[in-house]
Amino acid sequence: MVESKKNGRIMKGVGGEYTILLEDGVSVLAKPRGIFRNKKVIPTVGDYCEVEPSGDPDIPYVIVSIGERKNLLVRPSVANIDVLIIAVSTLDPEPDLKLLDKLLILCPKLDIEPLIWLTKTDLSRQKADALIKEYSDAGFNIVESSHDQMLPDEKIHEIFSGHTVGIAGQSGVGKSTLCHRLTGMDKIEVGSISERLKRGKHTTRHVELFPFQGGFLIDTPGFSSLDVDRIGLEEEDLLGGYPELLRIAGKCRFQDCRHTGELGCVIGESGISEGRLARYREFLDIIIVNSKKYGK
Ligand SMILES: Nc1nc2c(ncn2[C@@H]2O[C@H](COP(=O)(O)OP(=O)(O)O)[C@@H](O)[C@H]2O)c(=O)[nH]1
Ligand SMILES: [Mg+2]
Ligand SMILES: [Zn+2]
Repeated sequence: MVESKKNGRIMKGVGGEYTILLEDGVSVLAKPRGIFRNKKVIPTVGDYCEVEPSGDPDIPYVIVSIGERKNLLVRPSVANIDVLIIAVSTLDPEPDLKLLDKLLILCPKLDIEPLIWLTKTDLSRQKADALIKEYSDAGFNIVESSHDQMLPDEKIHEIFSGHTVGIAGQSGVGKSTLCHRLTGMDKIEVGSISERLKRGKHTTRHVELFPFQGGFLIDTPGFSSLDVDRIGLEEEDLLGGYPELLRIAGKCRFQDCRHTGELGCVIGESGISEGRLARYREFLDIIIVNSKKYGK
């Protein structure tokens, strides 16, 4: 029997028609087979899939199966992300460190590697150095760029090669500028919500994967807002975003110490910055209040 199934990855989907990049490098159009509707599985950009010839010359393939997902984001809708670049500017806009810390909590929960990308370092060297110190001391990877300074090519290759990479961050931090400088393509624009509104509802853009440096760059208008509040963070997720606190795990007098002023707490040994500790405590309060409200 001739094996007619081929493996590929969903690059984009518009109105139920999907563009699949096959293993051999060819892009083809495919429609999902009806079984997905019954199983309530929606083929999503980023999914690995198997396709078979459909016999229809307009849409020559059908998607017959979807591979197991490493992760799935709902807004924006994209599967199998490996790396999330979190763009933060030194100034203009002032960094939203609460958003940054929230994204850093979210990443390990979704098995995504976070990379903090500091932009606009030309605007404040002092702020840049302070952020680099705060977040590298905490245990995160952090890189920087500005109008006249970009990462070396090898570093860029290392970030993207073999990975599916998204770029998140507040509006105005320089995400589009960064994408343009990386890829040289104007078409790619990891835009903000306001950019999407400007384009109007008739030109709603879709999530799309672009092959880049042996990996993929996710082009989506949604990442700046990434719906962190709906992901349902729980108390045990918090520590994933605070490697400093993991360093003192088990050292406090009480095993279940929340590091909020308990007797015998060794928070001082963690090296956590005042700001990050305050944000950790604020998230903890919100999670505790919510868990009481919903009786969890
Ligand atoms: N000074 C400075 N301005 C920058 C830099 N990168 C981007 N910008 C400016 O910041 C503004 C917003 O950039 P944009 O890429 O649209 O941000 P986005 O909303 O995150 O996509 C633009 O006016 C850019 O020219 C940088 O490294 N230094
Ligand atoms: Mg943009
Ligand atoms: Zn403690």
